[in-house]
Amino acid sequence: MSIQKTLSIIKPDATARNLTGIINARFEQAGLRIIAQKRLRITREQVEKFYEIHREKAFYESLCEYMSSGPVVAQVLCGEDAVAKNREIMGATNPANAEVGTIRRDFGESIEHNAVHGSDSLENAEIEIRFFFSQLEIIE
Ligand code: IDP
Ligand code: MG
Repeated sequence: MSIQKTLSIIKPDATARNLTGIINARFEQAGLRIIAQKRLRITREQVEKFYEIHREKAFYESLCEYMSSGPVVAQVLCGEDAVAKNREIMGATNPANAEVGTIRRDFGESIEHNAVHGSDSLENAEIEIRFFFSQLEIIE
């Protein structure tokens, strides 16, 4: 157990439905702190780079189109075991398979429009945080 930082993104389907506050409350209720946050529009180029690992997947084109289709809220969450804890709060990729009470189960619309992104490892968390935030923007 250790204090970690992880990257979270509230995706376009969730910002469109005005769910930023209720999703943030889920993180805070679970003991994670939002130590940096900004609303932005990710360009197509940026999202292609962010999801580079999925380039060969059938859903890559559609995923990139969707993630650049509207505003997102990028945030750094901090707390005990933040990477795994956030994945737990988010739930499984497909909302239909996500545990009751998780963000994706409660707010996800489909396997693609699944409300939130969360880093999947400590190593990727560091890379993804750097993708969106400078050191000066992260206030612990
Ligand atoms: P994760 O977000 O739970 O880590 P990944 O496998 O890393 O899931 O996929 C990244 C994102 O790509 C998902 O959150 C979802 O938006 C989208 N995605 C994943 N699998 C599919 C699929 O089979 N069809 C359409 N979109 C998908
Ligand atoms: Mg992933």
